[in-house]
Amino acid sequence: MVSIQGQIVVITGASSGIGAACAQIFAREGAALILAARRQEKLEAIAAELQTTYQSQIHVLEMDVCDRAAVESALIALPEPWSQVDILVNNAGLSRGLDKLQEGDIQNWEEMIDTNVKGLLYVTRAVLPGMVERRRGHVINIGSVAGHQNYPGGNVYCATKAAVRALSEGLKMDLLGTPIRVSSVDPGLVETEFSQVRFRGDLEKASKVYQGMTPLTPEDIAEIVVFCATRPPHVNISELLVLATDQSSATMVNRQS
Ligand code: NDP
Ligand code: 8X3
Repeated sequence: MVSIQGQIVVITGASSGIGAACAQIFAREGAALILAARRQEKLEAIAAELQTTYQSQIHVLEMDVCDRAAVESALIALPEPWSQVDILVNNAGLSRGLDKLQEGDIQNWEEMIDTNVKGLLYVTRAVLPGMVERRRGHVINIGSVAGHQNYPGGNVYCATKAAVRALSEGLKMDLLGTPIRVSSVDPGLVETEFSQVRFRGDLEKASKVYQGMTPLTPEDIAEIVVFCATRPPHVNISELLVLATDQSSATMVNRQS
């Protein structure tokens, strides 16, 4: 394991779920963190906890990844000593609804595409030139099993995650000849706020997604993200599909009840 002590890590969507768990594990390993999301109060609470537990250096960014101008002004002009980003974790993302495409809500589609695809691109475009210039960096995208396989009603969400997969592959090609690494960590079912967001706060519907099976935890994924970041510089983990033992594909889940 290569130390990431003192490295500057940007995590988008750090206010909840996988992003918040990544903040925990990167902090444990001594990284300095730029935590970005829209809910600043959640970020502040996470930052306070990590500062107490690990004496972490943390910069909180209230940022909507869909807001291109805000992303550019926040990330291109990062204050010192935060400007030289070593690791970017593109985690911010969401699903909305599970409707058949022919009945789909176009606003939901826009939100998923704007966040999962365009937001990831805006953030990457802002951070990557500095990495290329410094000849140092690692982009870790959070994809999904949904980018490998579709499921009924997944249509646009699955398409956005297939796009993330394509962008990870394309980015690795574009960066060939530089020391910058690109990884895609693609989980199956992870119990987070994800399904609550998908079903707009319907907790009963959300909890049914994980009913009778043992899902992955956000920490399971965060440990894997940090594993990717701590390999020796000549090792690039390009893609990891990570499923719960109770899940064998996007549509096949072993449930006891
Ligand atoms: P959560 O809903 O718990 O977390 C999503 C995070 O994304 C929140 O911190 C949220 O912060 C942030 N976010 C959403 N929209 C924006 C935005 N416009 N700008 C900035 N931040 C935003 O879900 P997960 O932790 O599960 O999701 C994290 C990633 O993992 C997503 O990309 C998701 O697609 C992916 N994933 C999730 C799986 C699962 O089963 N849970 C499986 C496979 C992949 P805030 O609301 O404060 O802005
Ligand atoms: C999240 C996993 O299967 O709920 O990307 O879409 S799934």
